[in-house]
Amino acid sequence: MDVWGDCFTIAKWQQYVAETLESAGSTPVFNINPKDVREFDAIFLGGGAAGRFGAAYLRALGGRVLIIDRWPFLGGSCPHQACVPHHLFSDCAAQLMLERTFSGQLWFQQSKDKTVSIKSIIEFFRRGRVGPHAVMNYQSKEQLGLEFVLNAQPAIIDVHTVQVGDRQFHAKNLVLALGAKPLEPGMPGSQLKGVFNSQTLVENLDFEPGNTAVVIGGGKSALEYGCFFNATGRRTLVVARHQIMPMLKDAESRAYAILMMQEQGMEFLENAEVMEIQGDAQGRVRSVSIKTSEGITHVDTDFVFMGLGELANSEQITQTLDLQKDDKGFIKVNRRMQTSIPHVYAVGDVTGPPMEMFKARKEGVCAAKNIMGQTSEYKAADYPDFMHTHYEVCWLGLSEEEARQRYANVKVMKLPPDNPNGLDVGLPAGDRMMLYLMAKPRMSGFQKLIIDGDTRKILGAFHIGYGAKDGFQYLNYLVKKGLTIDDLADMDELFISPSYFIQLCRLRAGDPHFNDM
Ligand code: FAD
Ligand code: KPC
Repeated sequence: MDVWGDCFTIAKWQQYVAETLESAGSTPVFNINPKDVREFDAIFLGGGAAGRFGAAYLRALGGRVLIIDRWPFLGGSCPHQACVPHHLFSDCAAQLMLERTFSGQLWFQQSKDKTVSIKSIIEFFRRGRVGPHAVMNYQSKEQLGLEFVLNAQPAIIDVHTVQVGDRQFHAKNLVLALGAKPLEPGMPGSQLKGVFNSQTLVENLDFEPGNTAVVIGGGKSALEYGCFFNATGRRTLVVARHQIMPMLKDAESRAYAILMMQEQGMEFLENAEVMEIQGDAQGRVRSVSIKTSEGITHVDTDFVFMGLGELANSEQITQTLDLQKDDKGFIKVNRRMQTSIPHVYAVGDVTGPPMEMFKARKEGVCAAKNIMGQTSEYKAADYPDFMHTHYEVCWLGLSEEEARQRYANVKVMKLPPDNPNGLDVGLPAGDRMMLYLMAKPRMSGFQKLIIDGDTRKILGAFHIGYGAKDGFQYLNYLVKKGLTIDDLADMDELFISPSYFIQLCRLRAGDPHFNDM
């Protein structure tokens, strides 16, 4: 199907994507300008965050670019199987925690013993995701003027030639933006019905999980999806080979985040390993065997979720191109996003961690600049980060422990303040925290700012609550530029804001030798 020149509305794209996903139809959609006779400066294989942003930037610089993707939409895994479902599930977890906490109080219905259907939330997502897909296609075609081929199975003929069906496309450069997929551990029983990862959960779940979820892994996906399962009312056991939540380096912040998960009933087995998943006669999960320091334990369940990291989508491509990869299959690139083969670039998850949207998009842009004759280098460093539990957890810079190793005069400001009677202190309470503040203050969040007392520069910041993610994106930029306690004290807070850093700094900034708070 050729669509260049036809105005596809968002509604029309929505219908097309829904029907194509439903039917698994294999007819490609060609959106190619027949009047443009220029050779393509680049073909982007993969139109996810990395490919779409790279292509858009390349076109903005005056180049001609073609995106080819196997899916019938642009935007990649983020809206289809990753960030968007993750945020939906985390929204559900936050809402369900609120309802359970206030069950039977104020206007809240009784919901303490209610189990919420995971299957219906997944089906809800599957129906709804075509909305973002349609917007990505509309924006790319009508607003950004991008040329693309969707729903395609591209074959690489050589570094400059890609074929879809019987059409060949030639370009000066090839950009691999193929993304990654969940790691499959291959433990006994991992193929049984009832074992899922972040992709298969949203694609394949077709039964209502019982009352126990076993989650394997201790990183972001494992905990994010685990908290969601827990919030739906299921016993949730997280089994991690090492420590859970290793990415949250500040010990006190991590302890609060873990305590809040435990108070919701999350169970953690650290330094433990799932040895085998047992099935029943129909090939469905029945139980798991877990090895801990105390021996082997068995847990009955019909639902296992694996959050074990990602593997590059590079196998197919490296059958044709002899690219250098690392031991996990991630394509090696230099800071200009150039691979080991001239004129071949790689961007986004296919180049390895950090697997984050900003990194994928910025690598795409970096490749585009280099292709168009600019000199651009990129390496993700000193970036802010976040994950969900039932809360949103944000962090940037150094933990208190790291700061104390590097600086002699570290000062800390935090809320709630240290309290001999524990966490039940009526502050902090930013956005979405007021109900907790009044009834269960310990649930109303935690925040911490780490400062070098000598230079007065901010070294790190941590926030567990809701609504601080937006601020952390900008805060990190300022911290990298040398933001001080005095600069923060000079800002204008939109009171009551999720992070109290501005007001805490203002309370202390007048003092040349300010103390902890
Ligand atoms: P993708 O978006 O995966 O794009 C790759 C594209 O290549 C796809 O469109 C695919 O169809 C196409 N492709 C692959 N093989 C072929 C082929 N042979 N032929 C043609 N096309 C092909 N990051 C955040 O910043 N925030 C979050 O909240 C967040 N949540 C996440 C939650 C989960 C569960 C996961 C797994 C990841 C999450 N991430 C998040 C990470 C984020 O999704 C990725 O970093 C980002 O999507 C990577 O973009 P990409 O363009 O490199 O890859
Ligand atoms: C909400 C949203 O933007 C989800 S999908 C983003 C895909 S892309 O803009 O191509 O990075």
